[in-house]
Amino acid sequence: MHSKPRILIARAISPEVVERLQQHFDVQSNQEDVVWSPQELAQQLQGKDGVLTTGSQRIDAALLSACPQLRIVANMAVGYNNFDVPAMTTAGVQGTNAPDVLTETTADFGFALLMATARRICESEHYLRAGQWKDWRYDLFAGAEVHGSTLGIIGMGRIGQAIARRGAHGFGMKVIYHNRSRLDAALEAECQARYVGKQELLSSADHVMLVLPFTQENHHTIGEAELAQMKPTATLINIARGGIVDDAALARALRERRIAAAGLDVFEGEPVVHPDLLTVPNVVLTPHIASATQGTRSAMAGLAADNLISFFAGKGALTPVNRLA
Ligand code: 8YV
Repeated sequence: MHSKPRILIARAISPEVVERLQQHFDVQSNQEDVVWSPQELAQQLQGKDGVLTTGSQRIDAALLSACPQLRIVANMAVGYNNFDVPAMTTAGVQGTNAPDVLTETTADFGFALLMATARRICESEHYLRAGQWKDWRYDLFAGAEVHGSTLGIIGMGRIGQAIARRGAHGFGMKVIYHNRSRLDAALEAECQARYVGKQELLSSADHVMLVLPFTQENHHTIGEAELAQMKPTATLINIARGGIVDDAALARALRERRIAAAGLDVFEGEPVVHPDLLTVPNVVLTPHIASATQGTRSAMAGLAADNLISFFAGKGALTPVNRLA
């Protein structure tokens, strides 16, 4: 009888998914949720055939050459910029991600962050908790309008489209978008979104929402020059990836009120946050939790597990990000 494939679950996930994997594999699980260094991860991966991991663990040539037995890396995230995809393909390692299952939850959060930012919810809560609320005031935490305003979405994949629908159908927003490629006419009509150039988007949107994947080309898609094109009353929301925004330039623009406010769920160099962002009041900061609901986390882990099960059953990965020869 063949022995079962050996799997590492590199971060703590729900016990149900661990149990399901145990029915198929010889499982080692990091249920203590130790955050391993790349060297420690390589050590833990010795003799493993597959791994279920998250977007915060880098899978690169050095790790792959230290783990020659590894055949598949299942990411519990839709983004996979933690993968060096060419190195994985060269090493014959299958990569998979977790699309679709988190689309609506992440779009909900994008909207929550937009609402909190535009309506200054966190700033006003701090004020209240600090005992500063003495009386009604005409312009107390007067924020930016959301309904009927112009929403500019950069990155019109599944999550971008889900945000467009919320904006257009739920809030009567005028939705414009910029993307590598234009959506087909039917999808544009359904999202009630109009394709525009990046410059037009930046200069006409009241709220700019970033939902694009992180690639080398997208590094600092929003920097000093782009911030200068935005309206002084505009808000910027980043639920995509740190590195898409130049955080130092953003902190300066916020401090000097060159844009009104920002809502950020992702950061360059996270979990370390640029110190200047921590001291400006007009920014809402959250620790990369856009997909974090009980149900969606379990669906993400479940899909990563299904990828491992299908792959080792010889049926191929369900949501592969590379094609092996
Ligand atoms: C993950 C994400 O929680 O799916 C993604 O791309 O950014 C988040 O949903 C994070 O990457 C950890 O895996």
